[in-house]
Amino acid sequence: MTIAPSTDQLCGLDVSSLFLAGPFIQLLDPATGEMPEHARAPFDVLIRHFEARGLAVHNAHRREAWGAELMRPDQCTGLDQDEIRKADVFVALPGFPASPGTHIEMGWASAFDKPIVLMLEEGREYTFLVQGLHTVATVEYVEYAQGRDIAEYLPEVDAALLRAVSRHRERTGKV
Ligand code: 5HM
Repeated sequence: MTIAPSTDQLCGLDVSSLFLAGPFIQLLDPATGEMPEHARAPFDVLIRHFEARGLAVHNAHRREAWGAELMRPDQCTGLDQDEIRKADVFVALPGFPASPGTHIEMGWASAFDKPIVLMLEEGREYTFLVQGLHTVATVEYVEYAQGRDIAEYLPEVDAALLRAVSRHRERTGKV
């Protein structure tokens, strides 16, 4: 059984901000240019959950109004890199099919030595460097079943977050 960490545990570890990455362009409805409700849901659930725990969440999907206010490449790239550099934790859904932008962001997050939580769909084949990212960075993986509501996995997400941050602190000695 997974025990959900309390907000106090995260606060005790001095975690106050999080960057949430995941597929974007591939989720836009070509007719409206916006993410349909079902595509927004996992991001929305995770954002609400983390914010309820007192974390400042940086997420491009929400920032860009789910596609309605899509930024140009020269606007969003530097912004995302800055937010990832500043964030205490990085959480991503690498996407299936793979989200190219998210893969670049996972590279940045690992190069910036952030604690990382990757949300992977069961039964999907992820690229070797995602499977092996834990060998070069502090990564915890959460597997979820295709088509299942991400809300069911929040205790696992919290536990993975806490493990990633704790392991990272132990390794780097940062308090
Ligand atoms: O390649 P894709 O669109 O799936 O990339 C998604 C990731 O790139 C997101 O995690 C988001 O942080 C970033 N991104 C963004 O900030 C991507 C796009 C469009 O590609 C965008 N703003 N307009």
